Amino acid sequence: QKDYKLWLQYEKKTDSPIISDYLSNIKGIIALENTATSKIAQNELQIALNAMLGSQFQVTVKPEGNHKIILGSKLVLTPEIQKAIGSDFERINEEGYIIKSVSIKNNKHIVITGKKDIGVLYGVYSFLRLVQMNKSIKNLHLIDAPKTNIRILNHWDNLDRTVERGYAGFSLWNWQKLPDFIDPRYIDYARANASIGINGTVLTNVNANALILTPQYLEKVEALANVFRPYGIKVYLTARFSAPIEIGGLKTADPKDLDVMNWWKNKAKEIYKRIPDFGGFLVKANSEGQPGPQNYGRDHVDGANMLADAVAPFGGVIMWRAFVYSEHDANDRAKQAYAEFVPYDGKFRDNVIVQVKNGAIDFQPREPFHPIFGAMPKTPLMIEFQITQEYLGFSTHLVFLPKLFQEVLESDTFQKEKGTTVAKIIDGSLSNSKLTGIAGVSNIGNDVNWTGHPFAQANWYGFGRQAWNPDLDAEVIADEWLRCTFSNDEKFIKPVAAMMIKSREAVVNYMTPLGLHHIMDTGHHYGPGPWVSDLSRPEWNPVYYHKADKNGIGFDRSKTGTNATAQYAPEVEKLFDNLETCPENYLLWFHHVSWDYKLKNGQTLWNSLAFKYQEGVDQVKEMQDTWNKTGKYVDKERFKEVQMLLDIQYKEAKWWRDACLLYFQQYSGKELPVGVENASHSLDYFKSLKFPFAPGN
Ligand code: BDP
Repeated sequence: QKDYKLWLQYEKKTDSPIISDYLSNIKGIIALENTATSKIAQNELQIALNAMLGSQFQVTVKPEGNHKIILGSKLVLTPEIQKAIGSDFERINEEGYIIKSVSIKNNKHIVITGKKDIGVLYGVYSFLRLVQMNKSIKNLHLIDAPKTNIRILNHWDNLDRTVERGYAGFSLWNWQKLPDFIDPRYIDYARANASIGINGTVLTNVNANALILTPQYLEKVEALANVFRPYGIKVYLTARFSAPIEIGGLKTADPKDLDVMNWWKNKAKEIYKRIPDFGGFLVKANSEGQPGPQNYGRDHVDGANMLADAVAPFGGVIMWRAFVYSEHDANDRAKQAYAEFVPYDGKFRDNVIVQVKNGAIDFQPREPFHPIFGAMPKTPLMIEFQITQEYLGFSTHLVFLPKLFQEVLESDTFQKEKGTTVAKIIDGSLSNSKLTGIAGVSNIGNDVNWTGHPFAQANWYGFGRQAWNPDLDAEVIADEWLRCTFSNDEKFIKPVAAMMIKSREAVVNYMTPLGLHHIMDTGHHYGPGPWVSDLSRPEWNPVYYHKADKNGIGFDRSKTGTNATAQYAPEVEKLFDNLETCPENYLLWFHHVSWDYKLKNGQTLWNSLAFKYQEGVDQVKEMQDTWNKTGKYVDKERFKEVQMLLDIQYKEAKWWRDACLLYFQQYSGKELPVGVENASHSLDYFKSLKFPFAPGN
C-alpha cells in the first residue's frame, strides 16, 4: 500500500529520457565495506534503483569498471578515491556524508562516503532523494553533515500501547510479543528515520511507568535497540523519578540519598550491559503531577545531576525537561519555567541537556519563542516540538508543521547580539556547546499510513530534515516530500506545495488568531472551548488565557500586566511590550486589547478577529479546491482519503469560527462585520457538545 511506504515510494519512472540518462550514469554498485550499516546502505540503494529505473544493478566488491556508485567510509576507500575526495572529509562530522563524482584512471564514478558507515547510509538516502526527485546526478559534489547531535523522536507511548496525544492508532511497540517477535514494521520505522537523519528515539511516555526499567521490559527494549542500531538510531527511555521506590523497594527516591544514587547507578549498569550504546534518559519531573526531586526538598539540578552521574560512565545523556508550571503560582503560567530554570544556568553536569518546548505555554498553533532560549548560555538546551497535533486538529487536519518549526527556529532572541536565532542556540554555534539536539513528540502509531493523515507524514519527514539542518526552509521540505511521496509533476507540485505552506496559517486563523491561545476544549483539546472555566487549576481553563470581558480580550503580559515580556532580551521585550509595535500575530498573547482598538488594517479588533476566523475557513475551502484538482496525479486511495479528511477539516474550521465568535460576541456586544458568515447553531448548542472518547487523552 502506498500510504505505508511514506516518502520512500521508489516509484518506477515512466519518462524514458530520464531513465536513460540515469542508466548511462549508473552501471552498478561497488560496496567496499561489510558492516551491518553498510549492508543496509547497499541494499537500499540496490532495491531503490532497481525499482525506480526498472533495472537489475549488481553489487560487487572490487573497485573496477566504469560509472559505478562506490560506497564505503573513509578508511576503506582506495588511496585513489581518498585522494579524489581530498579535503572534503575535513568539512564533515562523524555523521556527515560526501557524494562526489570522481574520475579515476579515466573511469567515472560516484562516490558516497563519510567518516563512518552511518554517513554512507545518510549519503545513500540523500542520493536516492535526488533520483526520486528526477535531479541530475552529473558532476555531483555534495557535502552535508547534521548541525545537531541528538535528533530524536519522543514517543508518548504507554506500555498498554495507548499513545498519549496519539491520533494514529496504538503504539508501534508490541511489548507483549517482544523480544522474540520482531515486527517488520520496526525495520521500516528505522529505515524511514534513518532516511531523514533521525538518530534517537525515546520509546516511552514522559508520563513514565517505572516498569520499563525492570529486567522483563529491558529485555524487550534491548531487542528494539538491536533492530535500530545499524540504522544509526539509539534508544532512550523515560525515567520515572520514583522508580527506586516503585520497582526498587526503597523507601525514598531522594536524589541525595546514597541508596537512591546507587540504585540508579546499578540500573544504568544493568541497562548498558544489555544495550552498550543506550542513549540515556528523558525526564519529566515535578510537572503535572509527576514525581521529582522537589518531593524531597531538592531541586531540578539535584535530580538531573544524580541521574547524569549514573549514566556518565557509559556515555549516557540526561534530557531534563523544563516543562514546569505550578498551580500555586496563579500569576502567569508562561513565566514559570524561565523563573525556575534560568537561575540553574551552569549548574548542570556536562551530560545534561535541558529540553525546552518551543513556546512557554504548550505547543499552541502559534506561540512566541520560549524566553529560555538564549537565557541559559552556560547550559546545553534542546528544543522540543510537537509533531503530533494535540492542539492543531489531531490527525484530521492538514497542517504542515515545518512552517511552524521554521518560524520558531528563525526567531531572533537578541540574546548576546542581533541575529542570535533560536536555531543558533540549539545548534550550539553560539555557546560552542558539544551537546545539542532537537526533539519531536512523535505522531506515529500503528495505522497503516503511520500518522493518521497522509499529510501528517510530511511533519515527521520535515521534523527530521529540520533536526538535521535547523536552517532548512519549509518550502524546500514541502517540495522534497511531495516529489518523493506523490509525484514530480509540476502541475501537482506547485499548487499542493502552496497549499501545504498556507495550511499552518489557516489553522491559526480558524482556531487562535491574533495571539489567542489554549482555548481548545479542555482535557482532550478537541474542538473549541473558550467558555470552559470550571476546572480545578486556574491555568487549565481557557478563560484564564483569553480573559475576554466587556473591555476587550487578551492576556496582558506587558509591564502593566504580568511583565512576562521582561523575560526576553531588551530588544524583544520592547517590541512585545508596546501595543503599537507588538507583532499582531502575538497581540492577544501579550496584551489585553479593547474591542475598538484599530489594527494596522484600519479595522477594529473585533472586526479583525471575525475576519481572521472567516479567513481560516475560506483557506480550508481553498485547500479543498486545490486537492480536488489533483485526482489525476494521485492514487485513488490517498486522493479519496485526503478529500474526506479535508471535508472534516472544513466542517471543524466552521465549528471553531462559529463557536468562538458567538462566545466572544457576548463580551464585545458587536455585530459580525459584513463578509463573515453567521453561525449555523447557537452558542448553547456548541457548549453542549461533549466528547468523552476523544482519542489521545
Ligand atoms: C501537554 C499534554 C500532556 C503532556 C504534557 C507534557 O497535554 O498530555 O503530558 O504536555 O508535555 O501538552 O508533559
